[in-house]
Amino acid sequence: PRIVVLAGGVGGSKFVVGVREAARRRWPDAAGGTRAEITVVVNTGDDLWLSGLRLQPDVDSMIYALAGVNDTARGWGRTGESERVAAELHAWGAGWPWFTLGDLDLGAHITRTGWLRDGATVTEVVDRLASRWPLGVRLLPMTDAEVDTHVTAAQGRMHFQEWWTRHRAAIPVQGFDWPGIERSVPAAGVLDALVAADVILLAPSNPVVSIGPVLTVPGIADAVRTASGSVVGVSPIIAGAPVRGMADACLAAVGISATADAVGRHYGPRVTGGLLDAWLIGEEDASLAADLGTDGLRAPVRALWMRDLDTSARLAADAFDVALGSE
Ligand code: GDP
Ligand code: FO1
Ligand code: CA
Repeated sequence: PRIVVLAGGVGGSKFVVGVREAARRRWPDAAGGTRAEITVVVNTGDDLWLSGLRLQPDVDSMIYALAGVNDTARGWGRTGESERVAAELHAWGAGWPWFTLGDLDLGAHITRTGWLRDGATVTEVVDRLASRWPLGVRLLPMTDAEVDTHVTAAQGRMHFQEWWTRHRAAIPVQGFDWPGIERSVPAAGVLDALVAADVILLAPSNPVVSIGPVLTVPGIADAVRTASGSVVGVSPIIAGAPVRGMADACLAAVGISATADAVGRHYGPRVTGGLLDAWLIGEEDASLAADLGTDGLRAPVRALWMRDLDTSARLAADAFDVALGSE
């Protein structure tokens, strides 16, 4: 089967690692991989220019996690990272003192920026970065356009990274915007993948600043809405709180409560013009399923905690079952 996942960074990559493993178990090939075709459409709304370098935090989180070189304790960046260059940048007064560029991570940023300067598209750059390791999935950016996220706070407008990383999402914001996104187009291959998909999965990523930008690129939400494959989402909210991170602050800013049912209704059921055929919610939220069902959104109750490879793979297998009607 053809599987497409829409995803952000750290939460999204935990899920995609599970998707890859579940596909290997269910549709194995002779080489230890899978016969399933997995395409991941990654958020590029977190991207930014810093010290002359192009950073793509969600793309890099996805690549590092699939390659098994991510720092799982810290939650972002490379394992075994060092920070000699960051100390020099700091001494020169370059960059942001609260935003650390690790030495290994800088290798990716320098490589990417060089390729972009040589004229490669973002799609080509992501493909070349992803080819360093046998990731077992095809990675596509949502768009080739630069549509970095900005937030509007009482203090004024700032880049998403400043609000998220410097202020830890602790200052109230009125909203998010992606300058130019209305004129952007999906990256080559994104719409074709959605049209051809048997299964489309919305990873349990931040609905506002990870899945939000992907769906705001003109054409992507419509392609999901009209896809012939089944569309299944996984809630990033369990028992009224994000599993980790500050997604509740993002949801509050756009007037969505941080509950599994509110986020499910935000995406909406396809039967009423929304995006989802089913919305996986946690066992802790089982009491929400009946009301969601009444409103046309099937909400199977599953174990949503991804603690390790096996729990991630089981969650992905549950999503396959629901999507393919093999529950
Ligand atoms: P980011 O781009 O690095 O912020 O990561 P994503 O947007 O892809 O994912 C962040 C979201 O993942 C958070 O809102 C978490 O609630 C969610 N998340 C993290 N771990 C888990 C988990 O084990 N289960 C579920 N259901 N959601 C999770
Ligand atoms: N997150 C932090 O909390 N502190 C950092 O210093 C930091 C540096 C950083 C550098 C490159 C990169 O790709 C990601 C980095 N992150 C850092 C993570 C990132 O800011 C966010 O968690 C994501 O953009 C949210 O998806
Ligand atoms: Ca993100």
